[in-house]
Amino acid sequence: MKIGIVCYPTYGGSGVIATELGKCLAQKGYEVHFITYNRPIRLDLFMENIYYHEVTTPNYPLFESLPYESALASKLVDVVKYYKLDLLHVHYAIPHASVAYLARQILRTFGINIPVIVTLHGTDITLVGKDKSFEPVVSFAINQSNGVTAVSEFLRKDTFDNFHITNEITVIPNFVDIQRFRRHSKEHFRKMLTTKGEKIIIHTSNFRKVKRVEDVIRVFEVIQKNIPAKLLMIGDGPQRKPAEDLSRELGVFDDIYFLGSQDPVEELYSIGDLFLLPSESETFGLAALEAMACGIPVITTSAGGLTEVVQDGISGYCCQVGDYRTMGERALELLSDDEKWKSFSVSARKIAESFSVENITPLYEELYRKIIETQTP
Ligand code: GMT
Repeated sequence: MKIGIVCYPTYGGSGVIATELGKCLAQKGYEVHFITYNRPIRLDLFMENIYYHEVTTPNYPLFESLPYESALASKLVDVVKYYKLDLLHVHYAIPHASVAYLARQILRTFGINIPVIVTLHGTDITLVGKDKSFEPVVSFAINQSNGVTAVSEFLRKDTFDNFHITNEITVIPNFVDIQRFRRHSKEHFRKMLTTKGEKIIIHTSNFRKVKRVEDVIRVFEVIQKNIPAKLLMIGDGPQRKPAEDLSRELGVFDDIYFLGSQDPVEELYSIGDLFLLPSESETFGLAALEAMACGIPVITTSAGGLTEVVQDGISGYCCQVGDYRTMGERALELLSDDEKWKSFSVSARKIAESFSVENITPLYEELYRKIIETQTP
């Protein structure tokens, strides 16, 4: 089977999932074609069966914003036609679902019938998609797709609640490479980052408003008042500066490492004692899953799909959005009780194993086969 994958090539979770899925399919013998405006972040090595087609958007003085959608649609037509793809799998509805629809219509004029699967990831539905100006296009493109998947039950319901959907939506949760994301022996990092056995707290995100990065700093302040600790802030984005300012104001800046974007994060996760993800909304929380795979208990919120990943009282705690005091208390509870921490750490790993790439990829393969078989010529 020859599959075209369209995604955002950046650090976001949707791009990571799309790339890891493509890599796994390529290892299983599928021919996989990535079609994006940059090489996806996790597509780092040459691999058999993987092709990368870069979309370049031409500039012209008349254009205030570049016509990326048209450039992508034309590229899809070209790649599907000449590489004889069997299926297009696009990740993140905006604008990929409507662009794929357009490409499919164009290809029909050449007698080519290419099925399209759309995977809804999160902000395409929960934030961006709910902008009323996008609604007709998003609903139409989802309804016209041959298959639609959502990464959590929460997202599936949210899509039905907020868009005019007549198509089926199948939940296929996100996954993690449990060989890569596990506790590696990296104690020398701990020695580098700590001087007197401090606990290591970690947060990773794209530092957008929805992540409530300032709550991370406030939770850390609660922890730090009671237990010596260091905080690793991994990632970058618009809320980094406010978070830095707040940590100076609260007097905890010297115990925080703002590390920027890091790869491979699993090396740092290998020395993590606690992961903080106090998001306001999260359709899945891939960062929490990756941390759990490394045996790190997670303190998060009960927003969106997070409770489908982090089991409250078993692999971490799900608190109310904004309640950084309770998050801090829960963190202290775990960090000061070795036995409890160990039990949470073991459960976190075990739960993450149920989301392994080996368990989840076959669900996509099954959907691909079903959709190709039901295609009318
Ligand atoms: O977090 C973001 O805003 C990026 C976004 C993305 O598409 O890369 O993440 C969303 O998709 C991820 C992968 O499915 C999910 O794990 C994240 O929970 C989701 N983010 C939000 O819902 C805020």
